[in-house]
Amino acid sequence: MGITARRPGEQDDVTQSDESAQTTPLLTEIDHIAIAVPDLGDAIDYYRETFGAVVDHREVVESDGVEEALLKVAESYVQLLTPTRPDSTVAKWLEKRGGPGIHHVGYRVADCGVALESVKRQGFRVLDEEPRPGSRGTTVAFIHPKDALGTLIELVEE
Ligand code: V0V
Ligand code: CO
Repeated sequence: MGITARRPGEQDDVTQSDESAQTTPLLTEIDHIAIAVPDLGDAIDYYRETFGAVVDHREVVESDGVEEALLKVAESYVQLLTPTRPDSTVAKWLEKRGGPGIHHVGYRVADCGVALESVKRQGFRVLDEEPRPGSRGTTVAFIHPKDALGTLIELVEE
């Protein structure tokens, strides 16, 4: 029951006794839940009016073609995300889905490079070969949703 995802070409009955499996926990906390929206202002208003949530940080991340608003919830964030240009992957995602929804989950890790190497060593596809800058000065790397139970995963080192 320990298996978390399947490597390309593997059978269903593989268990975590595999030598390459990661046995010490890499994920320390949930850093953020990212919700992609067509209109950032409307989304911020919704969270403020409905839950009294306030914006903790706002940033445009040019490399990803997104603007974010981070709302703090305890030690984690809700990351409201909107595309800044039509060729942004988030623009494509919103169009395909037809509206807002959960786009990815960011998990906090102690060392993004170590976590990323572990994922790669186990044969899972990653979207960043090396850790790179994320928002608010973090270091991040993304794992392909097709190798992560259909969920786009972002490893986040603060
Ligand atoms: C696509 N797919 C997803 C998905 N996006 N599945 C789950 N969650 C998502 N967010 C599925 C899609 O339905 C297809 O499945 C398949 O993956 C390939 O999708 P595609 O539309 O052909 O591919 P692209 O070209 O849109 O690329 C999708 C990926 C891309 C995930 C490769 O979005 C990517 O590289 N993401 C990493 C960077 C990123 O997301 N940046 C924005 C946030 P079917 O239909 O073939 O079954 S930046 C951020 O959060 C920062 C900076 C931060 O927090 O600090
Ligand atoms: Co994110």
